[in-house]
Parts: sequence; structure tokens; C-alpha cells
Amino acid sequence: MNFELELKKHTDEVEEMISRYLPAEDGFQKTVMEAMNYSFLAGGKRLRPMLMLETYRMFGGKSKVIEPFMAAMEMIHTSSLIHDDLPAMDNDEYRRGRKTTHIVYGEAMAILAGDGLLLFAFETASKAFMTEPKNPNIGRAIEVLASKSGIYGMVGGQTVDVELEGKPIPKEKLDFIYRLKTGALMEASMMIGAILAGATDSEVKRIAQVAANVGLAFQIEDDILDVVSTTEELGKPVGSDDKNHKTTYVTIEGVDAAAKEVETLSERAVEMLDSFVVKNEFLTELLFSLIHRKK
Ligand code: GRG
Repeated sequence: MNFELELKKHTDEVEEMISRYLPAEDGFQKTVMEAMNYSFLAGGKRLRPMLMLETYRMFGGKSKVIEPFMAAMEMIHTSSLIHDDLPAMDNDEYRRGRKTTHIVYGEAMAILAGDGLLLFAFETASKAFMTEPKNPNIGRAIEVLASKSGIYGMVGGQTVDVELEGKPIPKEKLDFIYRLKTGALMEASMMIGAILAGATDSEVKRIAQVAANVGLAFQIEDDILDVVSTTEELGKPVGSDDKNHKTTYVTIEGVDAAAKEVETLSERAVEMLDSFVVKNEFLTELLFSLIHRKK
């Protein structure tokens, strides 16, 4: 397999599927739709909807029921990026190669665009009931989408992250933050793919463990790239963690040891994925590729 070529094809496919669900920019409130679409369409790797789709395919899913959930996941992720960039949080001016939403639309509109995307995500996911009315697993998928985004997932992780800014953090607590603020959406993505395809409870649990390892590895690599990459490559400022006095894997153990952890966690994720009877070669390659990602 020529992975780079396949990745490009899969990214384009995902892009096409999720963009169709964006709101039309009209009505007296159209500014909020413009701000929502501005950040959503700025690009991004589309990793979460891709993980969802490929997990769905791995478990034999074949219908369009997955599409509103893929779009919903990217909307929730984008809403978190908009809020994460706000002056009250990381105060960043660039994201996905563009000025951040609050720089272009102002702080109040950026807050509303984040709120709008978050709620529009659930409006969008609910469309699955019409796409496949007989699928008994849609309710469970919505529950996972909500819980992994909220106080027991991403919001919970971000809460501890914000509270501990500028303070030394022991590694166990840093793992807690990473598993929730970054890992939870990866878990939700792969779990929803499995759930909608009709995987068993035990398969869903195992796929969540694969995703948990991917999520932790992904955030550690994010720490590394913040130190070793460039703004052009990342499309967002480097040195943001230093600016915000954050404890990261790099500040605790240095770049080399952190890179080793990324490799170990990713290899563990691939091994666990390999233990399933059902296979998806592209998904395996995708997880491997994250070890050496450049952005
Ligand atoms: C709006 C529900 C809601 C919550 C807000 C601000 C916040 C609570 C959470 C922040 C979560 C966060 C930004 C975690 C970092 C995750 C991370 C590594 C993001 C970068 O993801 P990539 O690299 O970005 O996949 P692209 O741009 O490629 O999509």
C-alpha cells in the first residue's frame, strides 16, 4: 500500500462527507454560522472522523448512518479548538494555518461559534435516526458522544489542565489530563464506529483501549511538536506550552524519552488492533503513521 496516497484519498473522502452537514450562512444570525464554518473549513487532519469511519468499516459497517456522527465529531473537536485558543485559555492567534476565530470574529462571536458547533453536533448526529431508523445502536452512540466530550471526558481533562497551569504536575496526573482532554474524543470516535456497526460490548471495550493508547500517544507527540516543529508546518504557533508555563511530557522527561513513549503506546495500540479477527489494513497503517507525524 502506498500509504501517503491512500491517506490523501481517505482525507478527501472524509472531507466531502463531513462538509455536507455544515449550516447554511443565512438569517439575521448568519455571523455565527460564518464563524462556525470558518474554523471548521480551515482544514485539519480530520483524524477523528477518519478513525470513526475506518473502525465502522472494520466491523463491517456499510451504511451512511456513520456520516452524521463523523461530522458531529469534527464539529465538537473544532468547537474545543476555538475555545482552547481564546484569550482566557491558550490565547493563540493561529490555528490550522489561519487566524483563530476570536481574532477574525471577536471574542464574543468565537464563544458563540464554539457553543453553536457543540450543539449543532448533536442536532447533526440525531439525523442518523432518519438515515437508518432500524439501527438499535444510535442512542448508545449519542450517549458516548456526549459523555466523552463532557465532564467525564474532554471538558473534565481541560478543567484539570487549566487548574494546574504553571504548576508542576506528577506524571500520573498528566496522564489523567491527556487521557481525558485528548484521548476521550479518540475513544468516542472508535467506539462509535464499532457501536454503529453492531460490535459486541466486549469489542467496544477493547476498541476503546486501542483508542486510549492512540490518544495518549497523540498528545505526547503534540508536546514534542510544540518544541521541535515550526509554525509553518503545524499551522499553529510553536512554543505555546512554554508561553503558558505548562508541564508536559517534554518538560518532565525530555524529547527523546517522550518520543520513545509515543512509539511504545502506538505499537501497543497496533498490537491490540491486530488481535481482532476483523481487520482494516488502512486503519493499522494510520495508527503506525501517527508515531512519526509531522503535524
Ligand atoms: C467546547 C466541548 C467544548 C470543550 C472546550 C477548550 C476545551 C474545552 C478543551 C480543549 C481540548 C483540546 C484542544 C485538547 C488538545 C487536543 C489536540 C491535540 C488538538 C489538536 O488536534 P489535531 O492535531 O488538530 O487533530 P487538527 O487541526 O488537525 O484537527
